Amino acid sequence: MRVKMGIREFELGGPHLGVLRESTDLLGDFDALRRRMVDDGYLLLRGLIDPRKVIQARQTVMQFMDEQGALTPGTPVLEGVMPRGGKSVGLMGRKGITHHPDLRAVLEGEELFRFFEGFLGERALTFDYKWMRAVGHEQFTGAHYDVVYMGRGSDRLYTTWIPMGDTPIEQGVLAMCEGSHNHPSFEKVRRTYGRMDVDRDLVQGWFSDDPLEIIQKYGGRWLTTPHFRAGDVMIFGMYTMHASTTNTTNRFRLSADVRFQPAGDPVDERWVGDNPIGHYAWMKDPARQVAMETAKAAWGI
Ligand SMILES: O=C(O)CCC(=O)C(=O)O
Repeated sequence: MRVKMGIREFELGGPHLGVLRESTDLLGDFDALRRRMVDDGYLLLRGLIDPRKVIQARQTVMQFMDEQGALTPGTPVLEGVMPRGGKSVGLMGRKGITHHPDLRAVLEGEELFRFFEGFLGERALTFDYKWMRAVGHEQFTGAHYDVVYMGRGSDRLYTTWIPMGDTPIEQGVLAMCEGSHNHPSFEKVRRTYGRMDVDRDLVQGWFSDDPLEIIQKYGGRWLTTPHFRAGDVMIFGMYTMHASTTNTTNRFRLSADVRFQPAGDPVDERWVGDNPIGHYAWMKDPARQVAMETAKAAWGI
């Protein structure tokens, strides 16, 4: 199966794109899950969240998008069919939608809190800001570490990526870069790019939009799965490089990404409170933004 990823196309199961290891069988054994996170840099957990809640949340978001005129009239709302040339709809951090009770039941529901309290071994906190995405045709996410966007607080911060419904690979799903969190070949990337802060340094956040360049330079493969289902989650740390496959369909890919950390740890102030300030400097003044190629040259990578 050929899979489009940014400017490249890979064969699933070929040398550049493999299949994620699942950790669902370890659920309930938090020591084993912690070891797996150290080894792999991510946990793919199937069915962690009640799928009925995920579908209800999907219905609520799609209904909202329909009311915004973002869906093709006369098509089933849950399918999220975009009109010709349909692009993304701004849902990110939009509290009216991200904090709707149907969304909260998923994004900060009992399943995720129970998981993180066991995994962290203490009380967990989640950022108030929720990243909700409706990804349009031919859109994708470039490779990055999350630490560059949210690295001012706990060093035990984790991202949870939640597909809001059954999501096949061609609709744009997350892919992890094998070894990017611990392999020595990525060490300099972690020490340079991985120490940057987009609001302080005003550098573009994506390390690259070319997934091939990264594995040719640093090794490893991209790893993903042919199909995510409602209720599945992908959990990963701040130094696991990830990107998405390209949405080549005519349906919006709906997903959310949320963050959890120990409640007693320092918290990145940009993402908590009633109205989180978010990125206050990054991308605000194009003239001051630094291109990633310029930053890479300065870092010597
Ligand atoms: O959903 C996406 O395309 C990107 C998500 C992401 O980068 C994240 O969860 O950190």
